Amino acid sequence: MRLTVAQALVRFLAAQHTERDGHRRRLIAATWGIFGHGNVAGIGQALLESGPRDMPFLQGRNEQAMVHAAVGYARQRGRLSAHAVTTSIGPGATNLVTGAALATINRIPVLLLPGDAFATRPADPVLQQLEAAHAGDVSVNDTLRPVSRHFDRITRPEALIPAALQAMRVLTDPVQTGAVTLALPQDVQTEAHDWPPEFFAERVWAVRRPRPDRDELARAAAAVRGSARPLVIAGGGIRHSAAQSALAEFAGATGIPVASTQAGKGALPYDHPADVGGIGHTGTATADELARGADLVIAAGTRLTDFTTASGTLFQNPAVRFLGLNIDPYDAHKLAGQPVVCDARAGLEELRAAVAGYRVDPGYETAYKERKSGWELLVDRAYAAPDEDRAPTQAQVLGLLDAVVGPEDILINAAGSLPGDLHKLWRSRSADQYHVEYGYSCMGYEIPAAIGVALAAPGRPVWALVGDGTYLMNPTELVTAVQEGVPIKVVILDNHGYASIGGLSGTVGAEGFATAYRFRAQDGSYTGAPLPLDLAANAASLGVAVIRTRTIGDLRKALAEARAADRPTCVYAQTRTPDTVSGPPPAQAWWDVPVAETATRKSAAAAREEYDRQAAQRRRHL
Ligand SMILES: Cc1ncc(C[n+]2csc(CCOP(=O)(O)OP(=O)(O)O)c2C)c(N)n1
Ligand SMILES: [Mg+2]
Repeated sequence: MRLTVAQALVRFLAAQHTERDGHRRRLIAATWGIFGHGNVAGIGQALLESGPRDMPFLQGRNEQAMVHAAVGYARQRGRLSAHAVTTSIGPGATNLVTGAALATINRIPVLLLPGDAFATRPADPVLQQLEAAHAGDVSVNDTLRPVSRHFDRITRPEALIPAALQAMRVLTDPVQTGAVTLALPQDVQTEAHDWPPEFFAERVWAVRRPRPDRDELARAAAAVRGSARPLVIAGGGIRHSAAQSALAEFAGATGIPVASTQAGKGALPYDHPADVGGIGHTGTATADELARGADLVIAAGTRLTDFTTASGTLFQNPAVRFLGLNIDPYDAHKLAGQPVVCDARAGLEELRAAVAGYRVDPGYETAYKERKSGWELLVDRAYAAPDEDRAPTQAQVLGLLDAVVGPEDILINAAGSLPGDLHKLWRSRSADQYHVEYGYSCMGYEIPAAIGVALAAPGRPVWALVGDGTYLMNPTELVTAVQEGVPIKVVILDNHGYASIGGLSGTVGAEGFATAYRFRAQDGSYTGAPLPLDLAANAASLGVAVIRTRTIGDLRKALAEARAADRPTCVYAQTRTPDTVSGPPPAQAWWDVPVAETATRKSAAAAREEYDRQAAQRRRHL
């Protein structure tokens, strides 16, 4: 069959499927793209020729944002279905780097198809080509290598066959998956080749659920049976493996409390008796207290980042040991853990059977349940919004949202002060309601990801929560939501700048330097009047419906209206700084942000003293 490389690739991608637990899905459900030289005549022509039935197409505004949308889609689809992203060469390709890093760090599949400079080099250099005098085979696409789980460059037509198969292997491998890049030199994309018809046959990639090794499981069961104060940390792997019910059964049978990371939150609904909420720097007092005293931490499907371990200061019981229940040996061995390398669902099912009859001491269970009720009162207090005529605090916005959503609503966020507030306060009602990207915590993920999630979950209300800084970083895909008629709901919380970093800056001796959106003052600092931004007008200019709010009363109505809207709708709210009584509870555990060891300003010296005190709590778990 005679086709160009680009035509062959599109036809191949349209025939790939995944299968897990008896369900079959299309692997590459659609392709996002922005055309320029390097893909317009190759992949662009091929997509035109294949038509939307073979390969649905989505037009983006910004390459990075297209990857975010693809990540949102794949995460919502349990990593069993993904999107491809095609770009021009040069800036179109390098705009992918941030999105690729986010996908790879969060272990979410996305297929990147950047155009590349000529393989045959008839005109050398071409527009936008990097000339590296020391290495003739380097192009800007090589910047995608460290952020891709798999990278290949198709310099000959026939090389597409093994390269495409390997790319599918990585995308569907629960350990390896992340950004997969196939760099496509622009001349090669358009070259014709005689392809074996079998290359285009329907192909099914079975997504495996490896069961635990017998000896590892036996050792893990002995560790659980020997523990008095065990704690589960549920990470994103619980969700990727669809292990929520297995986790609920494990917790129900053993009474072991379950804390969650950002990626794992919602693994148990907030009102499950064993759910103790978020853990670590942004965690609940309940979870962090349990972590401090735990003698066994069952780290299930988590990468154990610094936010989770409070930068190595959280687990203070001298006897603490870790079980690493993870499909990736790399993660299973962290903190010198005893590894149980397996799929999360399979592992939790088998571990439950292997510890049958074990249950934590009733006193332990009663104590954590009481503490949990105490924390719920703090959430109620932060959510309470009695003054209808006042501007809301950020926590009150969450409270108002809490009152309007059902289990089918999905909330998306990634950066600013919201991830911390959400991790502490949000009451996840369903397994996939809470979608906070905190592997890369990338400002600007929210709006495009909401589109991807909405495409994967049609009919469900999808909310992107964004700070004003985040909104300004990347509002472009609002246009895409309008074009595609995807009725996402965007809530802009305007506090005139980078409040989270401003607060952090104040505690680390940087005095809030350059973190507010203000004019330059006489002395050259940014301490003048607030900038005259009108983000609501900005959103309206991109075609979405906008509801401006000033008060709690306005916001209550606006959120209900946005939820019912059948077109993309933006709710704009200016938030006020909470007072100490009503605000969200402060951090219950540390996070390591190194402070200047020497400085002339007093603030840094004081911050360093506090830093040294905190850092002294750090433990090496061996
Ligand atoms: C792309 C990107 N650049 C920089 C940062 C560092 N950063 C984290 S939060 C933040 C400020 C966010 O401001 P805003 O969205 O207004 O939220 P707020 O802090 O006011 O809650 C910055 C600059 C980041 N996470 N992502
Ligand atoms: Mg802000």
